[in-house]
This record gives sequence, C-alpha cells and structure tokens, in this order.
Amino acid sequence: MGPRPLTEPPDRGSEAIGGGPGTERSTNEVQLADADRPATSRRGPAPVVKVRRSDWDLAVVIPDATAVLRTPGAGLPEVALAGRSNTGKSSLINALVRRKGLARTSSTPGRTQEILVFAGPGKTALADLPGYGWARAPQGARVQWAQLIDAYIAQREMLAGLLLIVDARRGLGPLDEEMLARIEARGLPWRLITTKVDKLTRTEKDRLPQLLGPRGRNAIFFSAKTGEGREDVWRAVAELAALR
Ligand SMILES: Nc1nc2c(ncn2[C@@H]2O[C@H](COP(=O)(O)OP(=O)(O)OP(=O)(O)O)[C@@H](O)[C@H]2O)c(=O)[nH]1
Ligand SMILES: [Mg+2]
Repeated sequence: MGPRPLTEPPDRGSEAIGGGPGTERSTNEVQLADADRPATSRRGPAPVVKVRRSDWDLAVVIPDATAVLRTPGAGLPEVALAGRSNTGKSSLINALVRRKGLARTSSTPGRTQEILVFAGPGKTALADLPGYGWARAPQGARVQWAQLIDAYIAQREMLAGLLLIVDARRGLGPLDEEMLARIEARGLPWRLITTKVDKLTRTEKDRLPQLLGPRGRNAIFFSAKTGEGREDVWRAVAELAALR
C-alpha cells in the first residue's frame, strides 16, 4: 500500500498522542539533546551557529510539485520544517535567524503556500513547507500543497533532514506520523520540535513528555515568543545536516 496523501481531515478522535501503532522508536531519530551521546560522536556536538540579523534571506522558491526537481538549491543542504498548518513553522525560522517577517506568518492557517528556502552564512539552508491538515482549506489548494510536500520529501536531492513541528498542546497526529514514515522511507534523519510552549501551564509542560510518547523522547521544547529552545534547534539543524 502506498502512502496516504497528507490531506486527511485533522480533527479526529484517533489523534491520541503517543499511543497507537507506529510510535515505536525510530532508527532515523537523531539523538541530539543528549550531550553525552552526540550524533557526531568523536567530533562532539555541532557548534551553535551565531547569526546576525541581516544575514539570512530568501534564496529559492519552489511553487509546485513539478518544480521540485528542476529548482536548484542555494548550494547548501536543506533542512525542512514540516508540520500541521499553523503550528509555527515560519515563526520558528524567523526566531532562529532573528529576523521578523523573513518568513511570512499568520494567525490563520494556510499562510505558507509554496516552499521557501532560506539561506544564510551557515552551512545549511532552511526550507519552510506549507502546513498540512487544515481541513477548511479549499480542496484544490489542499491537494496542491500535499502534492508539493510529497514531491519535496520524496525527490528533493539536497534534503538533509526534517524538523517536524508540532503544537505542544496537541502533540503528534496521524498526519505527523505519516510525515515521519515518509522521511524514514527515504532514510533521512528527523527531529521533533514542540512549539508554543509559552502557552503551556507548568503542569502541562511537565506532562508534555508523556503526551508526546516515545516519538517525543528527544523533542525540543520551543517558543518563538520567548526564544526558549532556540539554541537547541540550531544545534539540531547542524546535526541533521552533518549526518547527510
Ligand atoms: N504564543 C506563541 N505563538 C506562536 C508561536 N509560534 C507561532 N505562533 C503563532 O502561531 C500562528 C501561526 O504561526 P506561523 O508561523 O504562521 O505557522 P505556520 O506553521 O508557518 O503556518 P502555515 O504556514 O499556515 O502552515 C501565528 O499567529 C504565530 O504568531 C510560539 O512559539 N508562541
Ligand atoms: Mg508558514
């Protein structure tokens, strides 16, 4: 059976977090947060990248699925940010590079509609993907975004790894599991980021590892609002690219 399209309506009771099948630990999951066991072994953890505000810019736009193969990269491996619509992928990029408005964000889902590749002075480009799972998006748009995401994940030659972005209040859903299955099918590493942790109460934050289940064992807790987890995400980006 081939992979399901990433267009399935999201709000299903079956989106129990960390429970059902497919949540077992993956060999593609990178052990980044554990300083004792850096993925780059003898060389130690990758250094945190320091960037200045103006160093990053939009390098490449991939408008649709047919353009994935023929659109050149920025000469850098790409780490992609994927996740459900409105989880904060674009905001995370802006927070990482400390440049508000570089990647366009919105309080309504469906803001990012193409794949935008941002490049800076570092060794890795960041690819901002459209979100999936927004049930109220027009059907045509949903199909087009899903095809674009699918093509990028399956075919993009310079794709080095994936940051899977989930809202800390929701955890992983079936479409997120599907995304991980696809990236693992390509043999590429990934890392889970839970965003908007500033919105959690203390108790919710304490319960987050339990909510995320085995997939979330090495999750990075991130907030674009407070900057929490920013350095960890940079480290993850560098590690993913180094594994390429
Ligand atoms: N409080 C809080 N809000 C956030 C955070 N990250 C993103 N947001 C808000 O969440 C909304 C969605 O953010 P985006 O960055 O546009 O989300 P996206 O995942 O790129 O969305 P799509 O492109 O539609 O898939 C915006 O209103 C952001 O301001 C965060 O860490 N904390
Ligand atoms: Mg976006």
